[in-house]
Amino acid sequence: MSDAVERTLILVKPDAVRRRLIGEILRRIEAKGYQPIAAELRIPAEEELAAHYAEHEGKPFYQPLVDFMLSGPVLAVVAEGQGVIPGFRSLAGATNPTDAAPGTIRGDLGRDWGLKVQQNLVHGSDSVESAQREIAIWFPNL
Ligand code: RTP
Ligand code: MG
Repeated sequence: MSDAVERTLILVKPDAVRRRLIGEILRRIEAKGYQPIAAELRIPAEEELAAHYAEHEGKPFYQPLVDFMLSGPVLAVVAEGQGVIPGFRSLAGATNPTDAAPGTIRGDLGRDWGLKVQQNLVHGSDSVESAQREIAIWFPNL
């Protein structure tokens, strides 16, 4: 149900933090009407990333993705709002910035030249179950 009030876990990845895009990305989240209720900027622990990306373990892009996510601070955000789980994924756009539509975070701000798919600026939970699992990893006290 898209009008259910939900919480999602958003990660502003190291490429976006390095490019000073935190403000621009949070602006888009807030402009859509979503409410940040928790946020933390820090280099993740490897165990957090292993838990977060458990579904991708064993895939060829897994270790490069984890290494990239350890390359600098990540801003983890919990945002709340009606339909925020699919809504933030719409804001983010397609996984590969090359395919992401104009108007989306990855479509407007993503760079595909010379970069890997992993450098796609943001992560957003893809289901209610994923959101609950991921929020517990990043904000165990929430
Ligand atoms: P996300 O979880 O980050 O919101 O993105 P997503 O659902 O659209 O993509 P997913 O399939 O869950 O992949 C997680 C992240 O892994 C990196 N990736 N690299 N072929 C590749 O090199 C590849 N495929 C995926 C991306 O950083 C993606 O966001
Ligand atoms: Mg995903």
